[in-house]
Amino acid sequence: MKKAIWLLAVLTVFSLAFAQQKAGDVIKKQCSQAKVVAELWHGFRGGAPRAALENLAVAFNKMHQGEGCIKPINQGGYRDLSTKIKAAFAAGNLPALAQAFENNIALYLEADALMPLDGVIDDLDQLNPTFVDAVRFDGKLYGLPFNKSVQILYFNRDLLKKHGVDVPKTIDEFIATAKKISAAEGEPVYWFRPDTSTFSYWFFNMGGKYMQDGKVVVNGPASVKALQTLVDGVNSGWAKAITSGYINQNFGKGAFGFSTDTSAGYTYYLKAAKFDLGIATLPGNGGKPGLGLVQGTDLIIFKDIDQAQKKLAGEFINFVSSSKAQALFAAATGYVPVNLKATDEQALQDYLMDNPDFKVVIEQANYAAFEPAIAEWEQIRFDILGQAIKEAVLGKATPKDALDKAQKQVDDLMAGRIR
Ligand code: FGO
Repeated sequence: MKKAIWLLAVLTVFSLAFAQQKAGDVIKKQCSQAKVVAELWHGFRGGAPRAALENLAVAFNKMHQGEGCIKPINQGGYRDLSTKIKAAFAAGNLPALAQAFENNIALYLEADALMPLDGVIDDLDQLNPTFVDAVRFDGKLYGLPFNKSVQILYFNRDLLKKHGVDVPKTIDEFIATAKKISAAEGEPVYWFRPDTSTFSYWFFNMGGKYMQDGKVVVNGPASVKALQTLVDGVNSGWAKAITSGYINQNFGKGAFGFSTDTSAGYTYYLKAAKFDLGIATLPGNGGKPGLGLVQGTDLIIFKDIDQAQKKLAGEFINFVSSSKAQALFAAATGYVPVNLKATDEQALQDYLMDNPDFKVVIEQANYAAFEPAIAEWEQIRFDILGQAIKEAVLGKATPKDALDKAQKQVDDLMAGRIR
């Protein structure tokens, strides 16, 4: 790859900070003039993640002018995306590239739909091995960890100062601090979405494991304890369930103290916060940060596309996994730089000088945990476990009853009785 042209292209694109519409228009023009067009279906509705992805596409397309172009197409949110991909299997109109969670990859592999990526990625040995391991299935690589996030602790520095408390380091301190501030403020200050993502933070740090002896278990002791903690938090007034929209979309409606949320929310939080926003590694047990759930997606290449598209798609994943692209992408979005050399890049060094808080995201990535990479998991996390969490948090069932019911649904699903 011609490094100088590369750098110029990327820097031009990022420093010009294209308005989103503009990037979309540029891509349209680039693709109308290209011999090979490879669609990339994604789940970024807007904001910094979408702009950063489109900017990467513009830069890549510039380097392949007239020859090839990557065309990002938004398909709604992540779940809309996997629904549309499943429909495209039937209709036979799959794109060249798409974003996918690890469990989506497992599902698409059941249809033998994916191109193995072994030998495609030049910088593979520079990529975060935890993320890379998560996209290996039967020893073969089927995804490029691209926009991987990790949960972090968001906090309201002004509120902590007002109450003279430090950032909590352990789960016990976390609960005690949230209780103390909530009591003084007269309202709950730990805000959470009652969903599988938030639940997973508490679950993992209470010793939970979703896979036990090859079986999905959602009603074990750690599950009940994690859900009970959230329910008790709501009932005793230190935790507030946010049932509509993202947490950052609810700022201004009460006293926000803490949340345990994706690092990819960072730009959204910063924009919405009218207070001094802090981020920290998650409260854990003992001397170490807590485990944070890894979310965000990998890029996959579908198998059933022509050779020229395969080549172009391969070059694109090479481009976006390079240390330079990852440095820019992480700084622009709050995603973890998946290339470990990204922190050596000037762009990320400069960003870290201005935003030292961002080191938290890099540090937290060392304490990461994944949900199971099994084909049924998306359905389980939203329609079964996610529903149980909501029911319990909204007081419609006890944690134990809700989770026992969920376990039965999981068992039926895994036994192929419901689909
Ligand atoms: C989201 C979802 C899954 C799976 C986890 C799975 C499907 C969770 C969670 C359900 O890229 P991440 O880290 O963060 C997203 C990013 C781009 O949209 O920005 C975050 N965001 C966006 C707007 C905003 O106002 N605030 C904000 O924080 C957004 O969350 O992915 C985290 C949230 C969820 O989508 O409700 O990953 N997730 N595992 N989704 N389909 N399948 O297996």
